[in-house]
Amino acid sequence: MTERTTEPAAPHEPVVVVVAGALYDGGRLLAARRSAPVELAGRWELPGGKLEPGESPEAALVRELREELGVDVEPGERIPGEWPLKPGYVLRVWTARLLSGEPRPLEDHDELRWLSRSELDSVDWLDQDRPAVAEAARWLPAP
Ligand code: 9L3
Ligand code: MG
Repeated sequence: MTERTTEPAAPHEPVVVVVAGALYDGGRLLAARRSAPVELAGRWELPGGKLEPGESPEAALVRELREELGVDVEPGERIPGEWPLKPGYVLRVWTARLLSGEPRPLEDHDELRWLSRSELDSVDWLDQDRPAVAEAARWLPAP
């Protein structure tokens, strides 16, 4: 049997789902600057990570934001859409509300910023996150 670890996923193969949170507080959206891996370092994203086997997307989001930011969140609705990442990976985004804690860049990030709608273009988002952020902006109050 042949090992296929680096080739793109064929259509019949399951994709890895990466869940990210559009975390809102006080009419602003949380942006996180990646510190790793090097090719993504310095770029901004909606924080999150890979779904583990058997895990629901909502549970994965709660786990990832606890690990990465040290906060408890309540997932809300899924933001419509699905955005391709590297081959075999797709990004899906859920709205989330801060339940407790103040987000800190504990893992994989080195800076966090709460952005109002008019500030969304002030950071260098990862290319794949840009359409997701444009959708996420619809949950922000009008300026
Ligand atoms: N990724 C892209 N945009 C995002 C997130 C959370 C993740 N908003 C990409 C970066 C990695 C892959 O997905 O290539 C897995 O993410 P992580 O587990 O390193 O956060
Ligand atoms: Mg992550």
